[in-house]
Amino acid sequence: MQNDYNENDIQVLEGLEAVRKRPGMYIGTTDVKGLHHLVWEIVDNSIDEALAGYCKNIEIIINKGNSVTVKDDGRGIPVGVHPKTGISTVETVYTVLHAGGKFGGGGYKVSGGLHGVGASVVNALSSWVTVRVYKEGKIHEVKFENGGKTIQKLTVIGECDPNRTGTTVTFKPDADIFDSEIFDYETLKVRVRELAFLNKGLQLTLRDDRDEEDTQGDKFLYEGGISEYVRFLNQNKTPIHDQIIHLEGEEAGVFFEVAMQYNNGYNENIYSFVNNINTHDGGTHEEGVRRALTRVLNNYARKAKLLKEKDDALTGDDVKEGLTMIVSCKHPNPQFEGQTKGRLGNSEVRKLADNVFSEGFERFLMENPNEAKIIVEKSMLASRARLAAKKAREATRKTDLSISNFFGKLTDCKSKDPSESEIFIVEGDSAGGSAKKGRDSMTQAILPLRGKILNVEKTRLDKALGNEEIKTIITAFGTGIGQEFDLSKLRYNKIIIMTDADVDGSHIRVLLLTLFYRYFKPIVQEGHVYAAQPPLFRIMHGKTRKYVLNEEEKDKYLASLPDNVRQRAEIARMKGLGEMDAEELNETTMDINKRVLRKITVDDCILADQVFEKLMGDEVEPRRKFIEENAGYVKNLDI
Ligand code: 1YM
Repeated sequence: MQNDYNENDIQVLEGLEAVRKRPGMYIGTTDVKGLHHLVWEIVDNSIDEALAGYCKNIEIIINKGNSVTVKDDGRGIPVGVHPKTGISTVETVYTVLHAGGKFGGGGYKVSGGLHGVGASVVNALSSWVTVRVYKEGKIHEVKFENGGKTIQKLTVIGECDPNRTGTTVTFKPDADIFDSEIFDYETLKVRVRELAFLNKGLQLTLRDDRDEEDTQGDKFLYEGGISEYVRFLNQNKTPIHDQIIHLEGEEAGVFFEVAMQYNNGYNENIYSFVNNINTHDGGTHEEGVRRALTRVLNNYARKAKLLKEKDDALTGDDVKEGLTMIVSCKHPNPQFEGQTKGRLGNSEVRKLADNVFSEGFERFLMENPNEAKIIVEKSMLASRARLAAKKAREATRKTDLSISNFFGKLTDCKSKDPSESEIFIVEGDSAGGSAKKGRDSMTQAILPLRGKILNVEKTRLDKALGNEEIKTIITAFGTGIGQEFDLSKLRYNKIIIMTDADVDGSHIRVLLLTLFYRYFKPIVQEGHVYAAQPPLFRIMHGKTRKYVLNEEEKDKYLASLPDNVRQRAEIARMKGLGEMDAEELNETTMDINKRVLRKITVDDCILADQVFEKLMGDEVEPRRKFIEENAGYVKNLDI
């Protein structure tokens, strides 16, 4: 086989070698996120086949030894010799960069963002890959090893039922490339379920074969598609009308659909997708719907005399309060825009979305006057609250604020340059006092909190703005809130939550994160929020003082000491921040050269919304279940 190598083969190997040298360029990262990315690259090909109308079942299995198998019942990757490469098309797809995109004409291809870089990238980053194609009564197989080197050309290895078609791919990620090789079932499950919601009638199965037991796995098949997604997202919330409004339309090969239902909460839960990819930053499909929603509700409310002449029109913010909505567009040629390619740019979709939504929603309101009234009244309440919030918000502007009150709480830093400034939000006055003494006054601001702040999960903006603690935080951040929020005005690059390492501390941290996530989401999304990590133990021996973050570090440190020193070491469990003096607090938790900060990030807004709802919402049962399911992860329990 060595002698068969020609120029094409050499180019191919150079291509895959480039992927191995810079995996980040192709899959973003080589952490667990990148690892799971490999699965989606392969699944995307099956999904494309489903979108083209040929595949009804997709199966994903985590095997023993951490390889993954993806199976579909589509047409099977073509097995003939490819005219350009002179090798089989299957082998070409797995060895030539971006081959998938070039070959498959038509259909709704998944492209843009990090997805769609192709099966060859998975091959390049795997220690072995086996591809089987079932077609015309034959089983074809090709095998690769060691980052995409073909070790078995496409070969017929047996026969199958002539009616059976499909592709089965098994790959084992290369341990030299990835930090972690362990696939997380829950991570896969969340996305597999989402794919099932987004592609009605498509059955997806996920199974974990790593344990000995014969596991059943999870089967996802939703005939109702995104309607069922909306019902799922509202399951821990209280809907204010039964029916889920589901509208769809198609024009010039572009398919558009939307499903929605209002709940009695105050948050907006609008998620949009293009070819199954979450468009985090919206785009024309979302804009079309938002515009139509505001217009149609206003027209209806005026006609039905629910909104009087003297009343202000409902705004976009009013009509999205408590709204759970999924917008999904399937487009043969999507243009993704923005820094993270999370925005749909195709302008014709705005019109299509507006038309489909306004026609359908208008009819829904006419035919369901009771629901219509409930929805309009919900928006009118939001409108009134918005006006009240506007007044309250004006009060949080520095000029209007009772200056002494505000400055009594915040000890600001001297620097006015946000890029070097940070604010510590500290639990309790006594820790606050130590932090003030121990800080670097040039760059570190201190805001002590007295007790617990308000849980904003079930509070409207106007009421939240009446809360002293929250007002102070808004004023300190400088960004404003709600419609006026402006990230560029953020006065601190780092917002550091500093609470005790106990249950009260965690509770306060979750309350603050709820506030930030609900009212200052970009601050969290852009990575400005951190949790300080005060040490849990102090170990003293001789003149040495060592602080460690947890049990494991403590054991490791003690093990590193000579026997006679270890025996005399004094170990103290740190009870709280308030116990440390200024010098200690600075040394362990604040000094930028010594401290450890935990960055709080949000990968998946849909998941984050559900967790906040569960932890902080008013339904008790889901919270009890969450605690039961996660109790196993608890390391330090102090009650
Ligand atoms: C488990 C992974 O890759 N399925 C799959 C891939 C392809 C096809 C069908 C397919 C596509 C087309 C025609 C087409 C691919 N084919 C190509 C290429 N599952 C998995 N199922 N016939 C079959 O797009 O026209 C790339 S992917 F380029 F060879 F056509």
